[in-house]
Amino acid sequence: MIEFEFTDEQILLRKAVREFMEEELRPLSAEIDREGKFPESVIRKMAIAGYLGAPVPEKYGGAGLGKIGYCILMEEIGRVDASVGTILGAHSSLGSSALLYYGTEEQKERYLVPAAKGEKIISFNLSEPGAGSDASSIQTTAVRDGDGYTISGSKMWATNGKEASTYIVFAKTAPASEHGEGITAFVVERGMKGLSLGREEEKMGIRGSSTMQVFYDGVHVPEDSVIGGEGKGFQVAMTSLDVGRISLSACSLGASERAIELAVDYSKKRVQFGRPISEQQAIQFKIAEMGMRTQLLRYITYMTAWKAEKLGTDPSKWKKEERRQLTREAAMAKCFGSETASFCVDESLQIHGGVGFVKSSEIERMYRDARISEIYEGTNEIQRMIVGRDIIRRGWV
Ligand code: COS
Repeated sequence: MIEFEFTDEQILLRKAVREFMEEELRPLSAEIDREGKFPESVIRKMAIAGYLGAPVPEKYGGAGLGKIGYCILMEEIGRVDASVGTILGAHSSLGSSALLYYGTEEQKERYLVPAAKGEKIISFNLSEPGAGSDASSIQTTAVRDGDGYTISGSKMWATNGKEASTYIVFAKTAPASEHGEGITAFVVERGMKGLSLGREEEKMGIRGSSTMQVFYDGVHVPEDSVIGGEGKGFQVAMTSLDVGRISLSACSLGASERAIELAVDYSKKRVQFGRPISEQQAIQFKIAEMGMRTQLLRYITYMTAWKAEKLGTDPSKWKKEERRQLTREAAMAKCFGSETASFCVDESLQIHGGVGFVKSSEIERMYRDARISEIYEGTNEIQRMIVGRDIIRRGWV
């Protein structure tokens, strides 16, 4: 039997989040983009509403909304402002997941609880100047040193790098193989000696989220900073990315829906050749295509979120096949989601004509914001590689 509908609580959650985002975030979105400014006041209000710990269980200070509730939140944010989706994604999907799935009880108390309450922001530091798609080729090292480790290296593209109090960083504790053995995850706190920030990137989109270089210049961390055990860092990173890719898909879903909404509104108002352009088949076909892809995106997003929820948050209990299926479907959702959002904002902009190309239009910002989703949390080429390799290896399951 397949039964798939949102619970009453989830419907209420969507309503509450939509109201919040429309009232608190939408009025600021253009300014956040123009100024390239971290939306501190909104993030603070989101923390009070429990949104910074949405998928984290209540016992760790979260809202306990599960994966589906979290995707509802991300979808509603995606309708309004992708910068905030990016901030939350790096904090909650990547950072908090690393701690929730692999942290010790003590680490959860110390780092996850304040993150879930929104008292501390997390930055997830995996990528480096020479290691992006090939995540196992990182050069940052962590050398055993007395009662802990000394971390040295530099990280790039660190979302929330500027605002974070907690950094999840990946480093080699042994020569890393191409499959990531030898990589270890650590939790590092702002203020530790040797941790510093470099350049902040000036970006074409998601301008409200900071993207930083982070330097680890001999940062000494105690032994209990290791997340998931020495040499297990690659799994920690990959699991966090699997979880992140599902919520990114939800954010893309929200953007796609908003792009349709804007296209429909505009096409009903814009009169050419004596009637609204919505009555032209050329426009109807565009809206149909946007609608079909977005509906499919809705299915894959929530289906994958539901599967991830069923798997639970203790990877030691997962069967290998289950893990691989999740990885495959999360990659599909991320790839299809980001391309659907790019398609929808592009078509919506086309329907708007010149009006969509000027700075004052919402679709212009959405067009710039959408592009990164085909690149970050693993390029779509990497997602296709993950999907293709897995289907060839395990068949169509
Ligand atoms: N979850 C848990 N463990 C995983 C995993 C996952 N999703 N993916 C891989 N692993 C572990 C497994 O132990 C795996 O071995 P098995 O499949 O036999 O269990 C092992 O790592 C090797 O995996 P794989 O063979 O897929 O490694 P590759 O180096 O060939 O490929 C890719 C790894 C390319 C998939 C990985 O480097 C990647 O996702 N790159 C993109 C990085 C990224 O998203 N960067 C964005 C940074 S954050 S904005």
